[in-house]
Amino acid sequence: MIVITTHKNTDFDALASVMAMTLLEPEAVPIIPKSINPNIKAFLSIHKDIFQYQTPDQVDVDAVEELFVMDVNRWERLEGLQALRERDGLQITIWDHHMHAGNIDAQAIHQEEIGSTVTLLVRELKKERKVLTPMQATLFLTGLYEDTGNLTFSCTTAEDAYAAAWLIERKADLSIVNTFLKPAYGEKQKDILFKMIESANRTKLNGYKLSMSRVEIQGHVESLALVVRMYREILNVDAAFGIFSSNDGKRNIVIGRSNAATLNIGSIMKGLGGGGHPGAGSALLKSVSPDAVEELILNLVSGNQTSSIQISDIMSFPVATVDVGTTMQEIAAILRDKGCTGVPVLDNGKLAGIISRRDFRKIRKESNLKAPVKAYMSRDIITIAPGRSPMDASRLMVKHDVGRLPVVESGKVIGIVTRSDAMLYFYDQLPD
Ligand SMILES: [Mn+2]
Repeated sequence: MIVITTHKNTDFDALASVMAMTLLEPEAVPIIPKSINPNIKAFLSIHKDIFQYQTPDQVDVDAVEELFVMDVNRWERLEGLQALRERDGLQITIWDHHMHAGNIDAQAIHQEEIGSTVTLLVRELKKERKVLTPMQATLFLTGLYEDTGNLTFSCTTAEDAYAAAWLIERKADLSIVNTFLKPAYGEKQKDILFKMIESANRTKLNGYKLSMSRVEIQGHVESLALVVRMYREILNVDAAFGIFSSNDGKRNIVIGRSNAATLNIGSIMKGLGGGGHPGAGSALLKSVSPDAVEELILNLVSGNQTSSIQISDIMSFPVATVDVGTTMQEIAAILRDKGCTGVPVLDNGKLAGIISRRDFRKIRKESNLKAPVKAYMSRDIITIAPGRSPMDASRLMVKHDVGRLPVVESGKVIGIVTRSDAMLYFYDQLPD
């Protein structure tokens, strides 16, 4: 007998992978553990006739000669098949997208770093030109979307997106997919949001309107970040914090959201041992009382007069500058050599303008290249002080449609910050 199985607490990717494998191995018997996620239970209660399977207790384990293990590579996560662990001559094949080492000794391992296991199976189905029913396509897409967060998690690869497209072509029903994927904002989240609003503790600190709420939660609750975002929007404060504590008060998850450019949640969370980006972040504090957590946050906010990361931290320096007398031809060579798209122009050491590649569009004929830069440079220069924040720089660049800002201190250019510096900063700050 050939069997296909997957891990306990079966999720959609696991179920989808098992069912996809049955299309490739029609002789094999799919075995689904009895412990399955609630949304899988709901799905199977409706699709029982379409996706037939057995539970481990229905299987004659002694008769098993070949085993396919989907979405997992550890024995202890399988249900009721422990006897196979010591079986000699058992043929085992693993299909998995988790890259950590396992303890199932398989003859064939299909393990790749990809968004979902079912993506690997879709590749095979495609290759073998298998025909899918819309229900099969729907189940496979649900698995793919669950593990990739609808293709938004950072584990998502281009191949996951192609596989999703292929399944949609095969008439995967998106409204069914939506119905069965756990809604991010469900009853549990609504409950927490209401409790947060009820217990909101609003203060004004350093000119910022803040709100903080403490809620006791049991176990793991998903989408708390979404709840805190809604909470901030409803209370319309500059920054909002949710402190989610376990009932013994020993484990506190802090999630913050800010709408104020100068109040960097990422650096506040860093101060608590967590992280994030300017607008949002989180931290986990163990063995600290919720009172102490609240106190810590207030201290960090009051110490946060300016953004902790300043322009001087991300700017490039020394800056290549040119004199107003430099010819356009020389400028072209400098830009090419330095690999930059623009440089500040100085007149007697003072910032007089800025010349960028864009300005070369104004050149009509060859002889123009002999003219000095002051004829072509832009004179209304937008500068920034070294103590300002990366967010301020981005705002200025968008507002004035410029790609670089000279950083000026007491009338002198000490650096330059470009669009790509700002981009690098923000992308680096984004949590995985
Ligand atoms: Mn998976």
